[in-house]
Amino acid sequence: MPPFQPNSAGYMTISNNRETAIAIVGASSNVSKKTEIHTTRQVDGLMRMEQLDGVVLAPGERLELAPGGTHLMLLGLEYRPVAGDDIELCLHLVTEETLCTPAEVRKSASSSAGGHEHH
Ligand SMILES: [Cu+2]
Repeated sequence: MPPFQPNSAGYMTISNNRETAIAIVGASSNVSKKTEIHTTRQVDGLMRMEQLDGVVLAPGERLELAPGGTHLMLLGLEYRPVAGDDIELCLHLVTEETLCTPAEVRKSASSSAGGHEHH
């Protein structure tokens, strides 16, 4: 058995279908103690993750959270998720709205998908 990884990443596509910009200022999930918004940047040839304070989407804008880019970082998993499990990911807006979506647990595509082992 591989050692239990207490952290994992969450991916989704966010579309702003509203007439106004939305500002995402935080995230949460039902399986982790903490969820942060991270982005990945290449620094001196290495992929490094950085925490973002938030993300703003203009009306009509789409943002894809994907390996190697912006993603949700699930920190302190409360149990070991298994591929196929359904969890819930939530985004917190500056307006104090919380938007949640079901998400399916999947095995990571590859160990290079974001370099989370260096976190
Ligand atoms: Cu991360």
